[in-house]
Formats: sequence, structure tokens, C-alpha cells
Amino acid sequence: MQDIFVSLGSNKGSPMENLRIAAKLLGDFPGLYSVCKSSVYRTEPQGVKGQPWFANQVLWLRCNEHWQPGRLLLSLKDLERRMGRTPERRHGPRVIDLDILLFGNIVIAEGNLILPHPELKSRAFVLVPLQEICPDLVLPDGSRIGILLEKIGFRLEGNKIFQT
Ligand code: PH2
Ligand code: MG
Ligand code: MG
Repeated sequence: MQDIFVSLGSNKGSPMENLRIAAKLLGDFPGLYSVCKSSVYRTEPQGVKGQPWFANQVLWLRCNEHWQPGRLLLSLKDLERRMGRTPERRHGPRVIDLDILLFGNIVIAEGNLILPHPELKSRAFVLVPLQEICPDLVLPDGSRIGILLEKIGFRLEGNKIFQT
């Protein structure tokens, strides 16, 4: 069993509904089990401004020995496609974005399979929900969520995350 953290993001169509459907479909993958889900946060767009705010959520899952990062990445891409995601501008609006944040303590960089997620440490829309569900989480390099959050500028108001 490995612990896996997956980030869900949507800012096109019905974002809340898109997250709900994606989480449900992910839970249906054989050998992949849901541990818990964070709240859904409404978050200021990072990277490309002037697009609708996102709905973001982090899921904590566990998998059996038949899963490895490469297979999970392909399955997430397939799920995005099945939910109607079409190729779009980098960082632009999307129906659903499913990113692996962490897969156990695996550190890997092979093409588009990069773990931990390369932007994990700079994004409040990932760190805040991660801290909500797993406050004691330690990354493979020894860094802690609380310390990482202290290093970046952001504001949390209810379930809204502002980060410029
Ligand atoms: N995803 C991006 C780029 N910017 N900003 C927010 N707030 N939420 C996202 O999920 C997001 C983003 C690329 O995947
Ligand atoms: Mg992404
Ligand atoms: Mg992605």
C-alpha cells in the first residue's frame, strides 16, 4: 500500500460538479481506495490571470501493489479525456485537471512524470487543502507543509484562497 495525493482543479463548465464526478470515478478504479478528501476551495488563478477562479481539492488515496506512478498518470489523463477535457492553452481554463502530487516517497523525473509535483511547494491552492487533510505530512526531501505555507504569500478567507 502506498499513500497517494492527487490534486483536482476545474474552472470551466460546472467546477463543483466536475470535482465531484472526478472524485467518484477515481474511487471506482480497482485497487485504488479513498482515504479522505479535503474541502473544496475557490482559488485565484495562478500563472494565467483573467480567467475564472478555480475550484480545487486534494484527495488522499491508497493503492495496492498493481499501481505505480506511470500507470496512475495514464489513468488520470484518460479520466480527464473521458470527462471532456480538450487540449487547451497551458495554465488556461479546463474542465478537469488531475495531477499526482505525491506517490509514496517516490522521487522521479521522466518526461511529464515528475514527482513530487514540481509546483507543489509554491501553490497555496495545493498546500492549503493538503494541510487540511494531512497536517503532519513530510515530503520526500524532509520539508513540512506548515513550513512551506509560511514561506509563500497567500490569504485564506473562508474557503477562498487568494494568491497573486
Ligand atoms: N492549475 C493550473 C494553473 N493555475 N490556478 C489555480 N488557482 N488552480 C489550479 O488548479 C490551477 C491554476 C495548471 O494546472
Ligand atoms: Mg495542473
Ligand atoms: Mg495536469
